[in-house]
Amino acid sequence: GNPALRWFREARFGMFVHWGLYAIPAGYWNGKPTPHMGEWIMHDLKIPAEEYKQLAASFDPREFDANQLVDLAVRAGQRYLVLTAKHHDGFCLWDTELTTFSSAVDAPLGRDIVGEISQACRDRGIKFGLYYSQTQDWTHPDAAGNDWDFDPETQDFEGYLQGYVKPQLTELLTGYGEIALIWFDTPQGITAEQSRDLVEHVHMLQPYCLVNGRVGNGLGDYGQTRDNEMPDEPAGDWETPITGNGTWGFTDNTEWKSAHEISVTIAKAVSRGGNVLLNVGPDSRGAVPSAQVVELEAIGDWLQRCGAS
Ligand code: FUL
Repeated sequence: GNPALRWFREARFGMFVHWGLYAIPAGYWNGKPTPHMGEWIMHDLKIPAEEYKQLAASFDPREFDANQLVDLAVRAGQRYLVLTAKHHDGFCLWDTELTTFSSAVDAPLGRDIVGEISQACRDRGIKFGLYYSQTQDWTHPDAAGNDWDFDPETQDFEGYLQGYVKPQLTELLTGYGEIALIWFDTPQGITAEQSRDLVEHVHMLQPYCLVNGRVGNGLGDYGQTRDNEMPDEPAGDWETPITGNGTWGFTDNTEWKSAHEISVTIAKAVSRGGNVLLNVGPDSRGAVPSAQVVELEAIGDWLQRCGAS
């Protein structure tokens, strides 16, 4: 196993941050509600890529402060943070040379969110990881997931992996210091050869960077449950990603899980040798919903009373 699994085994509890353009429509497109999770709005309402991309001009989170976000993780007793560098919609939260569709170029403030949060994590001793959607990219003509703008028959997925995904991973793994893990997602359809190629690429650039199970084909450094799932008989090193409410990306959903429920989930996971990655979905200004701030602080208090942080 990867020697970096040492920190992972001790970490137990982390913060997942789903933040991107979907926080602007926040679950509604021209008044129409999206049926599922907020970050899937483009897909579920089949919004044309050219139309969706215009949201970037409104991504203007003046109030966002990476230090505040990471301070919140520290108060909650979380020991690592995973940020959506690129989710399925393809919007990039760093200054990438592969596209202008990013917080650094197409958005008015020109901010490198990956850089800001990585620095804040480094300052506070929190491990920093990146979510990267390697199969789906609904604004890339050769990636998976968007069959309303692009024709799957003529797509060159391998070309997208070699010419876009790997160069972007190179940027992320060489430009921001130590990256503790890369969190890939929705590996359906990726071949074992392609998954292995991605794992090797990550480890060539940073040998101690962990790769999660959703790189596909059982090739990650640790196992991944399905979303919001708790295994009865877990094997090996694993992690469960959980939502705080019914969505990963910000919407007006207010069905918050209680701090008690989440604490029980953490206790169960720890007793079964796994980690819990609890999501926060900042709004379009970059603020974490206040109900969730209160909840995270309550969980942090509980962990402290247990002597676990
Ligand atoms: C899922 C994704 O499709 C969701 O949008 C979210 O990122 C979750 C953690 O993984 O499968």
